[in-house]
Amino acid sequence: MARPKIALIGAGQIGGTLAHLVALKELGDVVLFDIAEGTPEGKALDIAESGPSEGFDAKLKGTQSYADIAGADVCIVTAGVPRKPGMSRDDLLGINLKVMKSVGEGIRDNAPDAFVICITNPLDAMVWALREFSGLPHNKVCGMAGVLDSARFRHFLAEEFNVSMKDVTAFVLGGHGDTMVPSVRYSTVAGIPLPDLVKMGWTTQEKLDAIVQRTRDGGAEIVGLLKTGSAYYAPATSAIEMAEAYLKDQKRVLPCAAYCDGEIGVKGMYVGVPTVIGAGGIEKIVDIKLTKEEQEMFDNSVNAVKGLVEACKGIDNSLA
Ligand code: A3D
Repeated sequence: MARPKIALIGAGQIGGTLAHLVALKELGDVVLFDIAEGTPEGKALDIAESGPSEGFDAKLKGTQSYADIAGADVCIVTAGVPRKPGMSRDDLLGINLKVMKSVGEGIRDNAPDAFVICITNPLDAMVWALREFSGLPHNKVCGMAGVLDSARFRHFLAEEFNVSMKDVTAFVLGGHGDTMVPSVRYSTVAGIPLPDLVKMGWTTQEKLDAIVQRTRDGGAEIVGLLKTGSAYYAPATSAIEMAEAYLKDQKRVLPCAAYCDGEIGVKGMYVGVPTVIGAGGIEKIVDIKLTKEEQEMFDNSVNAVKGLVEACKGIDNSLA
């Protein structure tokens, strides 16, 4: 059986890291696409030359031509610009919306059967626009944010409790922005919910609140440290987890920006929700019941995403 073909649209910091991970994990052959001449070719060749030492079998190709992504099984989109210190994700909307148009059309014309994972910010609005421009089925287009935000939450919790992060599960819901909702009630250590761990004296409510806020600010913390761009190792790893779930039909339960049709009170838009990812793409949205307070926070986050989608429609008439 031929190896899967994985197209990476955008060969910057995340795109290059994705290519390296795909090769190391032997998930398939890689096509790195970017408008910057030489960048995808250089990264593809550099990673291919690590193959003899690592012992992986994967072909890597860099290109400026969408024809080269033909027949891709998975497309991961990072094309666009990242934020710099002082910028919010929403400041990227105008410039990255234009990028989503060309990328969506490129995927529509060359890889219409792919499972598409968008990473470009502002995430929830960009994945909505990418789906509109590409015309692919909603279950085959999703956004990566929840896996990363949850991984940040899990990392901070594992550090606080001094336990293996393998035993810490966590969910972050809502839009990938300042209003995201780290779900304390649904996050556990080996099945024990966080509120119970507070009662057991493992941590205090104040410390837990600080971890929740640090999770919300997780992206800005890295931007502030790096100064020249945003996070890329953990974002790439998170998207690979989703791509692997699709390629291997793992039926993983992962939070991601998925198209909701009434689930958790959201109709006709993309937002971060728990999903099942398998060979059918987004096979299911887990329709969890939130408490009144959680639902209010979630609705607030959904409204922030709605505002960005409306802004997209204002910029590009074809979306209205
Ligand atoms: P960067 O290293 O700048 O790479 C972006 C690449 O896109 C560059 O190589 C550009 O040349 C390329 N590009 C620009 N326009 C086009 C186009 N029209 N077609 C093809 N390629 C193009 O950025 P990065 O890799 O660090 O980040 C990429 C995106 O991911 C940014 O929008 C970030 O804000 C976003 N991001 C999202 C998360 C989430 O959790 C959702 C996390 C981190 C970064």
